[in-house]
Amino acid sequence: MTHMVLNHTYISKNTTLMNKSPLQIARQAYMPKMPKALTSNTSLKEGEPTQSVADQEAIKSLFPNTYGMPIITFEQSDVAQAAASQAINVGVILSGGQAPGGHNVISGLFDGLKRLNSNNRLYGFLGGPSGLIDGKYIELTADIIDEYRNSGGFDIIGSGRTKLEETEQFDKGMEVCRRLGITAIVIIGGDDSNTNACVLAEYYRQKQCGIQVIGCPKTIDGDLKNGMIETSFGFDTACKVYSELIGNIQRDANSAKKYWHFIRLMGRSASHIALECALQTHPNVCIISEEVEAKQMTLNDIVEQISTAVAARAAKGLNFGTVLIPEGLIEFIPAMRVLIQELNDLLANNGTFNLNDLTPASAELYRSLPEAIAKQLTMDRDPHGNVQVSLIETEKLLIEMVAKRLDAMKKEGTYSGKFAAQHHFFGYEGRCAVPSNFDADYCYSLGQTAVQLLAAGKTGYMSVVSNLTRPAAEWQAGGVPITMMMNMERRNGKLKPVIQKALVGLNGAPFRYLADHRDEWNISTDTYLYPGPIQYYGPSEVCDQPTHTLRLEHQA
Ligand code: FBP
Repeated sequence: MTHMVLNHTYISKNTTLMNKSPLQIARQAYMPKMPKALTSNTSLKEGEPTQSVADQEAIKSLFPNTYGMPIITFEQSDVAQAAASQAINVGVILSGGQAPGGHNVISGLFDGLKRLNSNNRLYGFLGGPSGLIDGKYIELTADIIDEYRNSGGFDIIGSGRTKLEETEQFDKGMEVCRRLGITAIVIIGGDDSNTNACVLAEYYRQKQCGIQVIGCPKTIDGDLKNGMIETSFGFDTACKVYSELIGNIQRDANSAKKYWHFIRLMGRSASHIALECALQTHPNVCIISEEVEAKQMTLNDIVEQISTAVAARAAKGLNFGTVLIPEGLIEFIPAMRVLIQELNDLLANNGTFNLNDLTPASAELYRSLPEAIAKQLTMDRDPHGNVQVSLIETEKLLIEMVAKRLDAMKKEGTYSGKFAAQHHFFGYEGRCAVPSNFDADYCYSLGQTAVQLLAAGKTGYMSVVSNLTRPAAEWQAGGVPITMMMNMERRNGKLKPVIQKALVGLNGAPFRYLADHRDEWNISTDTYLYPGPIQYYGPSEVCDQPTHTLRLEHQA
C-alpha cells in the first residue's frame, strides 16, 4: 500500500488543486480530550475475578487461560510511572464495518506508545485480520498518523471481515509477529471481531508465545455494550449523521406535505440506531425490532400498525410522514427468524437449498414473500454466518404492503387519504463521517487505554472508557476481560462462543421514552426535531453532547 502524504499547507502555497477541505485541515489540529488518569501518572487497580454472562462452564473450558480475570481500572497516581525499559512493537488491526473514530484509536495508540518509549513501533495490518495472516502491513509513522488524526474512515490501513478461527491462521499470525518483533496486537472491532481477539489471546497464551491481544469496542450498531462498556465507538457520529438527514427529510415532508418517507436505518440486528434517531428527530412512526419480537408480531401486524398511523394522520388532512425501520427488522419477526435460521443452516451445510428442505410453515412463508425479498434472504452470508440484512430492502416491502392495506381500508371506508411514498436507506452515509467530538475524544482515549493495558502485561482484555456523560476529564479508563462478555450461540449451524449482542431493552429508559411519546409524535404536526449537521466548533452544549441513549441510560 502506498501512502500519499498530503500537503498540510496547500492553501499558503496557493495550489489550484485542493487536497483537503478547510474542515479536514482544522480537524487535523484538534486535540482530543482525555480522562485525567491518562494524562498524568497512572496506577492500576484490579477488581474481583469475573464470570462470563452465561454458559459459564462451557466458556471456562474453552478459555482456560483467559477466563475469570479481574476488571481493571486506571487511576491518577502521585507516583511517577517507571519508564518502559524495553521498546516494543505493536500491531493494530481494523476489523469489520467502518465506524467513525477508528483513526483516532490508532492515533491514541501511537501517541501512547511513543509516550512510553519513543522507540516503540506501531505496525498496521492491511485489509483487516487477513493482513495479520498474510503478513501484509505498514509501519505507522508520525507522518502517516498526522494525516489521519480526527478523520473518518478506516482507509489508513483498511478493514476486512476475515474470521480468525483456525489454528493455522493463528500460527501464521504468530510467525508474522515473530518476524516483525511484534509482542502485542490490538484488534479494533465489533462483537464478532472481539470474539476473534479473545480466541487469539487464549491461543497465544496457551502457546506461551509472548503475544498479548487487546480489543477495542467498535461498531456504529451500538450493540457492543453491557454493564462495563457504555457504548461502542462510531454510534454517536453515525446516529448524528442519520438524524441530520431524517430531520431534513421531515422538513421536506412538512413543506411539500405529499410524501410518506420510509427510512431504513443500518444497525444489523439491534434497533439502537433507529431508536436513537427517533429520539433525535421524533418521527411519526418508529418500528423497534425487539418490540416486534417481544409482542410476537407478524409482518401483517407491522403493516397494520403503520397503516393505522397513516390513516390517523390522513383523517387530520396530513398525508405525509416519516417511518423509521431498523435494518434487522426482518430477523425479529418470529416466523421470519425461523425461516432465516433454517436457510442459514441449509446454506452453511449444503451451500444451496431446496424449498422441500424447509419446514412446511417456512416454505409457505418463503413462497408468500415478494420474489425480490425472498431472493435477498438467500444471498451469501457474511464470514460470520450472518444474513446480510443491509441487502434486504424492508422499506420497499413495507411500502408495497402498506399501500395494499390502505387500498383495502379505503374499500372498508376506514381510510380516505392519499398515499405516495419514498424509500431511503441510510447506512454507508454515516460510517465514515468525520467523528463527532465525542467519538474523536472517546476513540483517542480507547487507544491510549489499550497502551496502558499492554504496558501492564494484560491480554484477552477489551479497552474500556466509561462515565461517558461526564466531561472527558472525568471519564474512567480501564479494561474488561473479553471472556466476561461471552455466551454460547448457534453460528453457521454450530454452537460457538461469542460476545453477547446487546439488544434494545424494552424496560430501558431510551425505549420507554419513545413508548411514552410516540402517540403524540404520530399525530402532531409540530413535534418534528431538526438536529442539523454535527457541529465541531462552538458551545459545548451544541458540540459535545453524547447520544440521547447514553444520557437516558445514565439518568436511569
Ligand atoms: P460491524 O458490526 O462490523 O461494525 O458492521 C456493522 C455494519 O455497518 C452493519 O450495520 C451492517 O449491516 C453491516 O456492517 C454492513 O456490512 P458491509 O459493510 O459488509 O456491507
